[in-house]
Order: sequence, then C-alpha cells, then structure tokens
Amino acid sequence: MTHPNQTPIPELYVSDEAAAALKHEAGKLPSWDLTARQMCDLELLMNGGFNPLKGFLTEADYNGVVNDMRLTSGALWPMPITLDVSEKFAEGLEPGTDIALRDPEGVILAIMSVTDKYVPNKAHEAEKVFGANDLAHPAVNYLHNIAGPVYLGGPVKGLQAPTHYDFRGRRNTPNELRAMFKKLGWQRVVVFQTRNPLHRAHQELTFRAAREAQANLMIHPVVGMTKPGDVDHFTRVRCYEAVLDKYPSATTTLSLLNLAMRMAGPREVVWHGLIRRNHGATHFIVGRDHAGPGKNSAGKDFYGPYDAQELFKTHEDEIGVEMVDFKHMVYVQEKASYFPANEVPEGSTVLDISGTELRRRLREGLDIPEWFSFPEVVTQLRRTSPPRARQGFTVFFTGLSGSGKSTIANALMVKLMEMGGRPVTLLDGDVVRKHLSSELGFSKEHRDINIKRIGYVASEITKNGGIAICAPIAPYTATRRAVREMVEQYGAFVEVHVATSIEECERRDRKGLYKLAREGKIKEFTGISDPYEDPQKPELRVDTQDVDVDTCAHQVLLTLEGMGLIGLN
Ligand code: PPS
Repeated sequence: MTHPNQTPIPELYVSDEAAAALKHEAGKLPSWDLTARQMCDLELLMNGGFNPLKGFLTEADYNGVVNDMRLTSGALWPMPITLDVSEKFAEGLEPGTDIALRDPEGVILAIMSVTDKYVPNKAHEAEKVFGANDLAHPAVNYLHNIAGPVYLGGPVKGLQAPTHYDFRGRRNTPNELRAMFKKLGWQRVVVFQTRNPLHRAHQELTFRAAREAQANLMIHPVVGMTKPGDVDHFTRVRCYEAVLDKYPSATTTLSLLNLAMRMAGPREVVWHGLIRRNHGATHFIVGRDHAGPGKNSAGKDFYGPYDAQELFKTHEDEIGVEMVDFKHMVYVQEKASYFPANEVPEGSTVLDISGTELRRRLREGLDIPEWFSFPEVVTQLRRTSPPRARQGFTVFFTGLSGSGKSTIANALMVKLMEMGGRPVTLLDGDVVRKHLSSELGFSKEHRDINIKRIGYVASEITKNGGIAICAPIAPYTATRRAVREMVEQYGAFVEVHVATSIEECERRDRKGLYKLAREGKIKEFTGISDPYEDPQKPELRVDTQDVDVDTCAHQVLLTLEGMGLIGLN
C-alpha cells in the first residue's frame, strides 16, 4: 500500500516537448530577471514544495493570506509568495499578458500569465505577517528596502528547474523524496529544519525525536536564503555530511531545501510544516523561538518563545504533520552523555555552550571541546571562520562633506600598513566618484548606486582577507545597512560616524563647496539642501572639532583591537 507521504503531488512543470515549444515562444515575451529570493520561491512553486499554490499570489489571495492566513479557496497558507517588480517593468504591463521569468544568466525558467497587478500596502503586510512594521526584522527591511513596489500575480508554467552546481546529489524535489520514501518503506518521517551547523546536542535531540515518533529521520536544512550573518550553506552542508555518519545507518537521510526563509516565527513555522508535508514529512520538530529574527528595534524579542509552537498546534490537523517537541539537550559531565534539560539527574554538573559563546571561541581561536561538537564539524567551521585577527574586514566612515572622513581614513590606512599583515585598500568618496562612479550625480538614486558599488568592492576585499576602508558621505541609513549586510557575510563591518557638526564643516569649508551650496550653485548638497541621516548605532562615533587626526585614527585602531580584528603591541 502506498502511504499518503509517498504519493506524488502536483508540480507546475509542463512536458519536455511543451517546454521546448514554449521556450521558443517565450523569447518574444516581456521578461523579468528574477531576484535571488524569487529564484528560491519559483523553484518551490514549480516542484510542488509550495503546493497548493499554482503561481505567484493574485491580489485576492494575497489579501486572504496577509489578513487571515488563507487562500481564497479556503486553504491554509501563511506566507505571501509575491512577484515584486519595479514600477518601470509594471508600467506597460496589462493583466492578460504572459511574461518570461529568467534566471540571472537569462535562461527562461517559467512563463507567468499575469492576471493581477497591484500595489501592496507594505506597512500593513509587515504588521500582519511579521507582527510589526519594524525595520530591525530582516524580512520587513527586505519588504521596504529591497522588494519592488508593485506585485504581479498569476499562474506559472514551469519550463525548467533552476540549475545548481553545488551538492546536486543532496537536492531533492518533493516527489523525488516521496518516491524515495516509497522505495525505502518509510511511512513515518520526522523532519528537522535547520539553518545552523549541527553539533552533538542536535544529533542527540533529532535521533531521540525520531525514536520517540518511531519514525525515520530527515535532516532538511535550508540552503536558499537564511538570516543575514548565518554560516554560509557550503560550510554547513560539509558539516551536515560529517554528522550524518554519526546516526545508525539507514535510519536517517539528509536533503537540502532551497527555501528563502523570512524569519517570521509563528507564521513561518506553519509555512515550514506545509512545505515539509509536501516533501513527505509526517512529523516535524519545532523548538523554542522557531525561525525567530532576534531582537526588535526596542531590544525585545519579536515573538514569544512558544508562539511558534502554539500556532503550529492550532493548525496541526490542517497542516497534516504532527509536531514533535524539540528537547533542549545538555551535557551531563558525570554521565558523559546528553540529557534533556528537564531530566538531568539531581546534583550533576551540566555543561552547555551557547551559539554566541561558540562564535566567540571561533572568532578568538579558542578551544571547542569534543563533548560539544564533532571534530570534523569544528574543522569545517575553523576553515571558514579563522580567528578574527586573520579575517578581512571593512571600516566604513560616514559623515558630512568636509567632516574629516578622508583625512582620518588616510591616517588609518597608513597606520594599518605600518602594522602589516593584510593588504589595505582605501575607497575614498572622491576617488570612487572618479574611478567607479564618474557618471553618477547626487540624487538619492545615484547616491545609493554609488554606495552599493563601494559596498560590493568592500565585501569582495573582505571576503579575500583584506582590509577595506571606505569614506563616502553615505547619507542614508537603509543603504548603509545594505552595505553592512553585504560585508558581514564575510567579515566584520565597522561603521565610524565622523560626527563633525554642519556648522563646523561649513566654517572650515575646505573645498569652498558650502559657499556654493548656500548660493544655490550646487544643488542637493548634503546637510544644506539634501538629508543626512545620523547613524543610530555605529561601532564608533568621533567628533573632530577639538581632536586631532592622529587621535581620531587611534580611536579607530582601539575599536578594531577591541573587536579582535588587530593586535596592538
Ligand atoms: S555620497 O552621497 O556618499 O554618494 O557622496 P560621495 O560619493 O561621498 O561624494 C561626496 C563628495 O562629492 C562632493 N560633492 C558633493 N557632496 C555632497 N552633496 C553634493 N551635492 C555634492 N556635490 C559634490 C564633495 O566634495 C564630497 O566629498 P567629501 O570628501 O565628502 O567632502
């Protein structure tokens, strides 16, 4: 007998012959280049991971999902899966038109019949879906600062799956997994979702969960998009592969999920459950603060620790997957083994290392004990995150024109070169405008392009182990944040606000620009006729008013030393 978790589910792909014909036709259609997040969403739409969705949400479905977690059909669906586009692309596009959806190389992956074009109320979407319209939430930030302003909705015909060159053998569609479970006779499958490397405690808890549910186990990590700052998926998958050997063979499998997470806590967990049901799961491990985004702008958690578990429980029948409680496992020294935290024998010594502590130990090159993790996992993590003093980093000065950014940046560069050890590149505002951005002016749009170019170069330098020093005005908070996220994938980002007042900058007027700006001869001049948004939480703020350049540069060095990025002798 074939069990419900083993029967095929609908996909949105057309036949190979139809795809070949449609591809030919699609060359003439208006075409949209998919963003990284849309690539992930489209893949799961096409392969049935987002079943019952048949395409990107129409306006009616979007409203139902945002307000009540339901499609117009009545089906439970908590997450808006929308095709956000630019105003320019949406402008000439009438509902009833077909468009081609292309990957970054221009390959046509799907055709979408646009039935709806609508402008969402993003503040409302943020409140309802993420619980707060607060930019400290990564998905709210994405919604306001990265996603396009117009949404297109309509059914999708899949022509071909996105190509992945990494870990191909570990990527499975829902139907591939269902067929595999059928072949293996796995009727009960407990899934563990993760975006972090696995250590011994995870191995213990997942195996215990599988035993309690009398099920087989599938480790199903997200390799699409996770929280900015997470360990990259290449490293993580190497770690998962090492841990897989530690389970009794034939009980456990590993499969990679190309999902773009939203970190939406309670709604996210319901969504994860539905996606896992599609992938053949019958049980799903849900822990404390599942898919939590961290702290909000007031320093409080976005969601209560058990909100996700409660919402999942409320909808468990409809999701069709049973929730398995995640047991927090701790190491008991006297017994040399792991126990659930609430079953620790009285009077024993409990050892635990938090995520923050682990990152500190990696950063500082300190010991990571064997009771905590497997040596193979630690080796992989150390390969990717050498101690901070050997990683690249970016120092990003921001401040008004004439505030002293370039002068301090130059002094800092020389001091770092004197210390030696890593190559140093200075991306000064004026220099960048000459070599990288000569065609740009000072509108918000052009300033943003300019800063993102600087951010891109700085992130590449950081990735390759060098030091990038940037010194543009960078007047907008959101753009500085985008650069921070780019760089922090690879190393530290040190924001230095050169907080010289506008009065002082104007008094100095070293380039004579303030006078011209006052006379109206230079338009959109920062601080005079254009905004400058002060950084709220820079790593360092310096005021140059009564302090000389040497001292300012030294303050930066002390900050770098405090962060473990350099060693001061
Ligand atoms: S931005 O906003 O970050 O893209 O600006 P940036 O690339 O740092 O360029 C700033 C330098 O350009 C000169 N300049 C102006 N600055 C501000 N507003 C207007 N309208 C403007 N026009 C020219 C100015 O010399 C800035 O150099 P610094 O070194 O900051 O004084």
